[in-house]
Amino acid sequence: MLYPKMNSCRDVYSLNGVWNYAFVEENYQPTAAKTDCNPMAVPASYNEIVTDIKTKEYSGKVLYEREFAIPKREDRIYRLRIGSASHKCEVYLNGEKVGAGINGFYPVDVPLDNLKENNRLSVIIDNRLTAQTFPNGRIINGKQVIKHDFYNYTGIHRDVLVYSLPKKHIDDIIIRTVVDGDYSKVSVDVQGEYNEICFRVLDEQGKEVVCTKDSVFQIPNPVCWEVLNSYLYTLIVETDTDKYEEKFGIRKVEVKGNEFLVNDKPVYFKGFGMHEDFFTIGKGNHPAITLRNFELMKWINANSFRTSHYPYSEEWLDLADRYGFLVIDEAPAVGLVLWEPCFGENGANDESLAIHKELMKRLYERDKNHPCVVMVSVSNEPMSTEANSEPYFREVFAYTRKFWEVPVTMVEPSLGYAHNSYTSQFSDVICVNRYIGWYTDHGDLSVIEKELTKDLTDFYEKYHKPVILSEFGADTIEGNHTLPAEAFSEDFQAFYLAENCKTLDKLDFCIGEHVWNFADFRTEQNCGRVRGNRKGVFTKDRQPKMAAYYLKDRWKNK
Ligand code: GCB
Repeated sequence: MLYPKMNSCRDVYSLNGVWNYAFVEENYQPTAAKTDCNPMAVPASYNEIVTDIKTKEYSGKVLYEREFAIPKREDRIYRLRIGSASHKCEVYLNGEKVGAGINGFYPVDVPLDNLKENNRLSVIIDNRLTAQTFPNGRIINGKQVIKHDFYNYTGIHRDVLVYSLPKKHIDDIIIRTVVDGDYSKVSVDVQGEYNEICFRVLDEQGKEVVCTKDSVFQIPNPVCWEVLNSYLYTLIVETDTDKYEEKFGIRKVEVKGNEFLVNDKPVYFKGFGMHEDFFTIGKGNHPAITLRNFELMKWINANSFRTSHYPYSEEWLDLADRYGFLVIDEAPAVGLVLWEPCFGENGANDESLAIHKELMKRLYERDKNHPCVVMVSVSNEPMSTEANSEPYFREVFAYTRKFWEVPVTMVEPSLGYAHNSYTSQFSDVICVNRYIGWYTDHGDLSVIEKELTKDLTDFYEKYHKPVILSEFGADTIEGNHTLPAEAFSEDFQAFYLAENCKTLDKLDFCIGEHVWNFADFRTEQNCGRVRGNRKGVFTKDRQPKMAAYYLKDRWKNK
């Protein structure tokens, strides 16, 4: 799947802006334009824009609608791409169904065969989460119950683009690189229709280093894409009728013994679990916010992040490619519980498994050419202590490995241990979440070293795989200081992180630390959350808490 790009053979039109929106009944059909609508911004989450609490927390179906007209050419075909609409959606052009989206964190890309001079686009979104959606949820007595700790934002969250293609066009490009010392081989798999094809590669200075008709070629004196020192080549594929440009990096990723190697060099993951979340736009994508996040990660000397707990917009990966950040690309499989057969339709079943596999494939289709993606996570904190999670994840892992050539992991729940996990056996790197001294022994820093050492060592001794502490953190209300350090103060957060990091320094099988979380983020209203999850090292408006200076100093030389 290729991102819509404008060039001499292809046009792209943005449909972002102010749309109409309305809540609609279960069987609503957009046969005519809906008149009793309110305005709504795209991309954005409507929950952050409305002021009535019932509207904000509505669950059910919501219609987004707008009109548009574009200059249409007979020698082109037209498609629509919605970067994401949360969660499921149906798409209609002039009242006729043209496609559907199965998940709120993936693009919906559908043909627009019957474009008229003036068109009406209707997107009906369903934001309800069930045992068979990703993330998982339950509807109990008509009320949405969610199983994950972030807000169930609803809306069209990423760009809406109409794009044109030549009738005979390139459908997909898969770039594979092999690097060994001075030798680098690139193979390009082009899917689509063409009679003639040519591959050109430009280096970072724009100098042409390859021009060939052969889809397998070498790059002379290759410069590798390195952690925090990226190098991106541009591949230009030209056919007799079409053209597409894609950036790529030459890099090799491997787990060997206790090490995670990028271009044969061991790396230590320093960074965060994050969220797409900001004031007013909610989960709506905005390049300025994403860029600010990246500048802060650079400032704090991080080198990596996990797209907890769903695939982020493509702009994140484009920027990570450019900044040289390592990304653990996570599927939206969060809050997976209840595999036991007695839960019936309230449990994960064959339908869940089929969708989960489909989502792993679609993640590959979207993100495969990004050098920053060095590991894929199939799930965050599933209930891996239930016996039926084992056959389920055996299949998810095996299927994921059919596409992805990078290591595959699954993030262990904070109360899952080496002795009772049915699923850690499948991971290439064991990622473990731990909140010792926070959710257990709350406020006690003295227990961290002993318990963390034991938990992580148990995993290592059982599986002999490298370990990442993929979440650890403490809620912190900015401006609060206490002596001695007590929970929720900035002092406590700084000491809490330091105590965990100090412990990791003694464990040589440990290859990384991802603090939870990069910035404060919205959750459902909950008595355990003071206006959201406050474990951010940065506040929601991206200002540093005291712990940020500790991490900046630690990560400078780590
Ligand atoms: C976790 C989850 C994360 C939560 C975090 C917390 O283990 O993976 O989604 O936000 O704990 O702060 O409780």
